[in-house]
Amino acid sequence: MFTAVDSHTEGMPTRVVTGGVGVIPGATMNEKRLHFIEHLDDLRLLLMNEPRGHSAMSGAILQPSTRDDCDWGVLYIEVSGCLPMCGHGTIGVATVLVETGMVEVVEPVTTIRLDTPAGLVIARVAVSDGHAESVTLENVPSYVVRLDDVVDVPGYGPVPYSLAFGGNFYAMVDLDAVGLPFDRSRQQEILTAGLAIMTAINETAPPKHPEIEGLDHVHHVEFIAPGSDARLSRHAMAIYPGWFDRSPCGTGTSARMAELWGRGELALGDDFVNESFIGSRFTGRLIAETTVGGIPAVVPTITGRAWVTGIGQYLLDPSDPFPTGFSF
Ligand code: PYC
Repeated sequence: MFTAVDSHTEGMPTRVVTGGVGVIPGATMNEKRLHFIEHLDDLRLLLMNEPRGHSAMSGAILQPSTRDDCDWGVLYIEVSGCLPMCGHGTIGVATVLVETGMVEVVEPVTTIRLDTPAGLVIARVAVSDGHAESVTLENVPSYVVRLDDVVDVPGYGPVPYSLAFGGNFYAMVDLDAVGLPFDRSRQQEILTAGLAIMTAINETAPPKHPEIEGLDHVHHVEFIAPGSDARLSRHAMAIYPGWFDRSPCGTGTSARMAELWGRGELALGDDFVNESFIGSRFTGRLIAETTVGGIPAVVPTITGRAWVTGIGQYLLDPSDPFPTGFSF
């Protein structure tokens, strides 16, 4: 039996697993992530796949922090695997920690320090009468991998793209470049293009994080809608193996801000509004410059909201023929 508090962040679910997993071996959260992928991935499949989850399910497993300066450790799980960092998931975690009293709640702002596989993330939760009104994340340093490159994509030809890290690697592609409109009724074609672009980049020029072990591929394509700029951007976030982020994607917003900063279009302190495929919004801001493995980088903040949607106990009966669920 697993206990969880379910939430959604601007439309995207986060199942926050509060009990049943135990302490995952590993001296750091990234070591725990790598151990989980190798030895415990069935738990992710059970909790994310149908019938307990669905094809766009996402979650976070709470762990004791591995660092003295953090309140909780977080392992991100979703249908596509174990992300090193997830922005909407962290906003969901912070909201759940406040509203269940799993951290000391201070009004008007509760600060929670989270140990994630990608590094320290600080969540500042605006709280009023015990209710989490919004969460501002100070994310891990984000940086540009390449600007204005071109990848040959079978069936699409040469596709211009830029690549940046914001907690995950994001390929940013203008929707116009694949000849598709920003229209949810065309989502299958957008997804097919996104998966083809990921495959082509991973086969020809995969990225590699200079400091975090095991981050060496692109599983996210941020298709930028026409008319987007460095103040307000709309996008469709195609994610491996075949779904769209419902939220504006916290790590994707961070990567996009790093890209705009790399182009000289977004300065420190400027607000950047990123809108999801369902029309929900995060507001981002760059607050400092830094480096990652010698690469110029920026520290982003992301502000968004989450709501608790349920409290559950998820069971696996030994006679269940689908112990790892299934995807459809
Ligand atoms: O919010 O960072 C995010 C995210 C990653 C994948 C889905 N959402």
